[in-house]
Amino acid sequence: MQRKVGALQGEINYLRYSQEVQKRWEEHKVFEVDAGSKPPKEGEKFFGNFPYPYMNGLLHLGYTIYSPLDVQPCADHDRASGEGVQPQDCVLIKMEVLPPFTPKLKVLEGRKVYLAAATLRPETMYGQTNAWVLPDGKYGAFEINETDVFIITYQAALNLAYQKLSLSPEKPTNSLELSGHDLIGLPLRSPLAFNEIIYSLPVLTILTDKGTGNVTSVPRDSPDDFVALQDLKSKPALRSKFGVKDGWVLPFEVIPIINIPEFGDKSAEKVCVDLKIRSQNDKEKLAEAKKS
Ligand code: A2H
Repeated sequence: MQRKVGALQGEINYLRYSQEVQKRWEEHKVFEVDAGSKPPKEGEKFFGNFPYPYMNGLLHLGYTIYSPLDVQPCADHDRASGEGVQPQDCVLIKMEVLPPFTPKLKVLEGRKVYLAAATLRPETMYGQTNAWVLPDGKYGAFEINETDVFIITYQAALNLAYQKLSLSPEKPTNSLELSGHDLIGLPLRSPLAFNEIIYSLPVLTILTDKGTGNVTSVPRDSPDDFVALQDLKSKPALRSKFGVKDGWVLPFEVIPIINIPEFGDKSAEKVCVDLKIRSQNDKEKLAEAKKS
């Protein structure tokens, strides 16, 4: 009920804003223009303009793709490539790096330093057992404001800088170049996790052009996270390859927080067992698991 009232209120605000803005456009004759008296000469440039958003019907409010090159929103049909790509709304989880800092991170001492991870499933964060980083990934320590520093990829910092999350607007400020190897084993405090301290661990499936380059790990709900954690738990050679200490992995068990009829309270584990997924390299089966 509360949700419905909220949604209705949103629609009322939307209609009110539309009307206010349209009234202002009319008063200021924003969309009225005189055609030039002479036709353009051959080779002379002229511009046709279609008002966007529309001056009559309902306004198109919400997120859109923004073009830093054109310094304006870039609607679907305006794009030279990438038509049909929609903005993806996700939640950033700020996992605080706990002191004492490693020698590599020492220069950041005195600041609040976070690994920030993008997730589509913030409601599952109670079940976090660790964070994932890409060992060979390139990261930076970006200044978000006077106090906070986010360790993320450059692309993520650039996206945030256009959303008022950067010390200097629209410009990421990197105070330290880092690789994923520098981040393995950082002790973290994650806002909702039942575990008071979790650790950042290596995984090879992270895409550097997606999210922030950090991923929260919830092996109860995500088959990817479940197999990657099992891989590290069951393969001492894999742990030693990346310098992962036993204490960062072995004590962490799947946390049953949500019970789904037919899947029980450890749904990712059940799907992985049913599909006989043995490692994070079983890519096809993992894609199949995510559909379940
Ligand atoms: B999700 P979409 Cl419990 N590389 O968070 C690979 N995967 C990444 C990533 C990157 N750079 N950045 C984010 N992700 C993951 C939780 C979760 C997620 C659960 C269940 C399913 C799930 C805990 N891991 O995602 O392609 C993050 O994992 C299912 C796809 O942008 C993020 O949400 O739609 C999700 O992918 C974003 O995927």
